[in-house]
Amino acid sequence: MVAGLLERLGVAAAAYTQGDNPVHTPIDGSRIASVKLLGKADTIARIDQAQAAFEAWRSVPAPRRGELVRLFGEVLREHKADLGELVSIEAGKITQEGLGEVQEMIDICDFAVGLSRQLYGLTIASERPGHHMRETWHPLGVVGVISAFNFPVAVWAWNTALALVAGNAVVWKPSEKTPLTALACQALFEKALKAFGDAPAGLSQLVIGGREAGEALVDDPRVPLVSATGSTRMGREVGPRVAARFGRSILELGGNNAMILAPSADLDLAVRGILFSAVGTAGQRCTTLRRLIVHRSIKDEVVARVKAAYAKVRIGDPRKDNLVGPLIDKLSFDAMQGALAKARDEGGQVFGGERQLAEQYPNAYYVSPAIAEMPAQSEVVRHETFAPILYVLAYDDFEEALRLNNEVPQGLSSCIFTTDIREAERFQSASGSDCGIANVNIGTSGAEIGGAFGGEKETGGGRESGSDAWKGYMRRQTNTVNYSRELPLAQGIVFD
Ligand code: UN1
Repeated sequence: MVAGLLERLGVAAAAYTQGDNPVHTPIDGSRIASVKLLGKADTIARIDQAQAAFEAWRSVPAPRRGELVRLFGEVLREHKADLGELVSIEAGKITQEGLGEVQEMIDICDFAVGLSRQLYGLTIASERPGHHMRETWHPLGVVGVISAFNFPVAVWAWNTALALVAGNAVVWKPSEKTPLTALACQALFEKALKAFGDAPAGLSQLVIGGREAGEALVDDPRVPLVSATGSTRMGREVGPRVAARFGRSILELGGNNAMILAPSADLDLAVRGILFSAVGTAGQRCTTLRRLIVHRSIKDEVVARVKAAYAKVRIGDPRKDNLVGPLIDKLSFDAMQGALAKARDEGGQVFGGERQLAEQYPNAYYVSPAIAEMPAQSEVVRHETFAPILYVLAYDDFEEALRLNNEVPQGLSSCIFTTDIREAERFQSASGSDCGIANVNIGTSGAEIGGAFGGEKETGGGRESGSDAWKGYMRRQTNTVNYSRELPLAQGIVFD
């Protein structure tokens, strides 16, 4: 299934045939490759090489560093269809979403190229005569990237494109569930390196490994920044360990994203927004819509329309003309069924959620998306289950809707559908949504790369991708220069 693709993407057969760790496609559960898992010593060796590369790369002018990222963007354009298909095979995304993910990579490369000429610092008025002050942004060092199965390539690219123009080296540990897309990215990056010519060897490294490799990256004092995407449980381990050695982390953890659906909303728009956000990627985006907080006066109508839309969703092979592909594995299916059972126990009325196509694919896990009408924001609703379950809650007044939006431990994405400008503005105000993303008349998922991406509370507080997220990948230096013939002290201190 993958040999031809991997060959076109430049991955040597030995890299995916000679290990003893099997790789399965969620499409039918079959084994498509086997890879070797690296342990602690190999990870440390890669950090050594990355550190050496960093020491050369940090002195290359930033616009020249941008040229490497520009070339990488070109290589990605050339290979978009193949890499997108590999994402479909390995992560189970439908073709459109596999391609969309590669497009995010291309977009962040373009963004980073522009940025490579705009790593601006401030100049600051000095309080002393004959002095000036400025801020300089310097490269940080080796950036560790830990990524999840559901965005197996884009999240690495968000981090790597910024890290490279910032003058850093990168060591990447992808999810153990998606090593093939990682091998492909590495091969494509090497193609860009070749076209570039004289980049230091080992600038961007791949470590396919498990816990041991991850721990080596997290604990190494030569890795000043660890950017980790995954569950809140993972973040609870990574964050404190990196902090204990005074490293920085960018944590992109669980979401529990809500839509407030107000009585004035354009319901045609809202139903389409719900469908993509709740069902897209089979509910396996960190930005997936998980809670619909709908005004009681329109609740029955909305639920009926969403159910009708769900009934028409085509489920099946993500490379064919379907809208919903498989869940990543059996564990994920079991977690979904467990959550639906709990929802029933907590008084919920569940529609959908059954396994599909089990006869055709006994080793793959397709499900119909589920809707659970809940009497309250009970425990199961407050928990992120990485599957297509949409909990529906009714509200009577806007303050209650806002409170429900915010009353969960996670704080990634949120949205409101309304045509009432007061509600829309209030939702995005200081006393509105407490999430990192708050949209109006757009669903919770599918953010553009130009904005800073991330969230609050148990989502971890990190920001990646656009806006000034690049500052997280650099160190800030404050410079004061005295060009006078005196040595005045700050704060007016006389020290003679
Ligand atoms: C993720 O699920 O980890 O906003 C990232 C979105 C995508 C990124 C999701 N651009 O849905």
